[in-house]
Amino acid sequence: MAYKRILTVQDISCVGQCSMTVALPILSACGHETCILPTAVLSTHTGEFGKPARIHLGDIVEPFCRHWQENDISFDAILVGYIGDSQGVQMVSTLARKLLSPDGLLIVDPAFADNGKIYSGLDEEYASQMHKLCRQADIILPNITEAAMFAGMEYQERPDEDYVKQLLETLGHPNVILTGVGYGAEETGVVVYQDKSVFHYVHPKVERSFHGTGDIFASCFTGVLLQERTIPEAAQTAADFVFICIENTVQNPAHWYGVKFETALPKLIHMINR
Ligand code: PXL
Repeated sequence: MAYKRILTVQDISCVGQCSMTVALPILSACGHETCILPTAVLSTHTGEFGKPARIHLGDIVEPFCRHWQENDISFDAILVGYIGDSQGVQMVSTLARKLLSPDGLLIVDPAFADNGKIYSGLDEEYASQMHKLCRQADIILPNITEAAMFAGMEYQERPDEDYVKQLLETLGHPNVILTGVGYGAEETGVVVYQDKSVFHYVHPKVERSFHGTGDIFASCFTGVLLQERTIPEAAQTAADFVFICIENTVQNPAHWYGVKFETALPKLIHMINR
């Protein structure tokens, strides 16, 4: 098993099973040393709990990174997710590459929009700063909404293959994992675009949608990739894991705010060791 040092840069949503509280256990379950740079602390995520209490931590980014550099601490990968304010995104853009080891990977899940809309509390300036950060990333993990905003294309709820092809070409990034792509009503999946070749991994769609599944996908993808798997293999394992987590939750209507990924972690460990 590889044992890599991964830094994850995102908010801590104290309740709601997303961002840091899912990334940390999932990256650890994938067998890696996991370091964190929290960019904000929120009482909950911003979906359907009303307005969360929040404190931005943009001010810690520069001194924390400086201290790590003074101690020659570098990372095999940096996974960036929801940051919370555009200044924070700018700061991360300036510092991320300096913290990576020579072959280190910068992986960015833009995590600012879904279903055709920007998340509450974020705006177009945030999206534009996130686009800049994505341009310097080695791999990006947008959903269709985020990819369409970056590409300046209209969002399509039911995309077809031509739309997705055009989206990926217009985005112009060499390594894109596009999440939430299904061409039939009963399917969803991920499209892996790597050096101009396209691989679509399809799985059944569950009617309910849940917060935090993008964060689970991103951390699982990163953890598996750093276990020396290919990008398509890591995307496939991450998609399977998200599906298992959703299935774990869907029978429980009271659990509306996130997915129960915790009891699926042994399955993830098994999938990695296969
Ligand atoms: O799951 C992405 C995410 C992360 N953090 C916060 C969020 C969201 C999505 O809504 O609100 C605070």
